[in-house]
Amino acid sequence: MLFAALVSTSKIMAEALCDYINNDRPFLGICLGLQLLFESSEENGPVKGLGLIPGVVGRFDSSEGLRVPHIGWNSLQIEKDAGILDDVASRHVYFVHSYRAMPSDNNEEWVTATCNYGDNFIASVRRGNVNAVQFHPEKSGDVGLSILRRFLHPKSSISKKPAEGKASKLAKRVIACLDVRANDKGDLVVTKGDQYDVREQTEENEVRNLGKPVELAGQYYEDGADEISFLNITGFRDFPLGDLPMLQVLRFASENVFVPLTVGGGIRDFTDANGRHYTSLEVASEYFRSGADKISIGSDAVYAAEEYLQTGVKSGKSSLEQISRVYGNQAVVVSIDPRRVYINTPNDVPFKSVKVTNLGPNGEAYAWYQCTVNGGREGRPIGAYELAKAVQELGAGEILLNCIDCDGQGKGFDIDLVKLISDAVSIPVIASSGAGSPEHFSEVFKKTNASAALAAGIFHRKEVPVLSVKEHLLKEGIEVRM
Ligand code: 1PR
Repeated sequence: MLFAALVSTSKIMAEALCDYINNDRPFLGICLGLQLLFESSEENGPVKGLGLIPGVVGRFDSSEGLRVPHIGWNSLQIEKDAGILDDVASRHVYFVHSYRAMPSDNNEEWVTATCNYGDNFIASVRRGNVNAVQFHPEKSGDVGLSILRRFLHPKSSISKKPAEGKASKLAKRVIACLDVRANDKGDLVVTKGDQYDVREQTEENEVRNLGKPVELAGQYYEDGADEISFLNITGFRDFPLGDLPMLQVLRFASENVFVPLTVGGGIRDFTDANGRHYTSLEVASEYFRSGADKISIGSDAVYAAEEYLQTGVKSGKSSLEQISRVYGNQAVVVSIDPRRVYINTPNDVPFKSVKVTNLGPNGEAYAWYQCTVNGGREGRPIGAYELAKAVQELGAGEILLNCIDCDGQGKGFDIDLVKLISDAVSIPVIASSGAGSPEHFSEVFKKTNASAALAAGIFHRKEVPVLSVKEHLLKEGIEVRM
């Protein structure tokens, strides 16, 4: 939809842009800004492009098990004259897309770098002063910033930080998560649940306060987190757009954090106290305008999946469908809040169950994972397996897979759950809940097909820095961005 929207903004705009580029004026296109230069795109298409570069932009082929969208830090093969890319070949840069252009004899004069993901697609093009890249330099940390500086100040020499570990393929992502809510004094704080209970077990029973959101986000960026997630955990009852501090947190954080920001909490249709109705698309758009790169939907996605499974029809009206249709599925994460329910045999429930690694309290050998809404407060008649497959159909681009039982326990991820879900879908899955040591990260990447691992308490409690987790993963032979 975005490709079509950009091209059809106005014929005059497209002609002006073509003139600008044909006059070899300085130009840097990013992601869609590269795809637009080609003849057309299949996204919601076919849609005509500006036609400056021969070729058609097509969707990755996920038929052989490739996870699409391509989300994360990958490496480039420099084909020639890297130009503003300079030393990027040995570093990871951030991609988030489902469509790509392919090199051919007709466009090879343009291609300066490719990236291998399923096939070798075009990662950057250049002709004279005209540059365009498929990845996001503005979200690729210091490597990306040096590319932008070289574009803006062509004569400047940029200091290069030597990279540890040569980039060679899509890296596993380590994500820092900030659960955010107002404390009893009304200040927005970073908190952390213990199985989703965020209150201290003290007489005052106050909301656990682990720091200031913007400061902590900046700290985790500096520490090497590959993404930062903010979860507005009382969004299910407070209206996010009325929650201006949350939007300000986003705006300030996005000024200093140059890796992707995901924001979740309260994304659904809403009617405020004055009777003004806001669609979920308006809520999500405000989050995007405030600096979010991806939004995450929890409760509303459960309701949408339940309705889809009951009717078998995609209504197109759910927040998940509307937001992924307008912004692309790569911008939409579904956050699943399941609790483990032990059973004796798979036939005990009409939901997909797993043979558990550790028996239940009464020796139960199986478990299913019941989805919840409103921050774990209400169990729903749907399992995590059924939900994940349904939301993938409805347009989710990624799954954030929490686990109430493991949340805040520091005893490791629920490997049975992560394996079940990451084997069930072809979109990336982020393992979440329970990280207590670097070994928990290598365990989840070795035993499951998780594309990323998210943690909160281990970082907020300053038990293990992000960098130590990544150094451990590198030692274990797991590709990470350093
Ligand atoms: O339902 O669309 O408003 O979204 C609400 C969002 O807020 C969901 O993503 C939901 O997971 C989250 N949420 C709601 N209540 C809580 C709570 O804790 N009371 N956070 C909550 C759940 C999950 C992770 C957590 C990991 C890692 N937190 O964010 O940080 O479990 O923790 P750990 O490494 O310390 O174990 P909606």
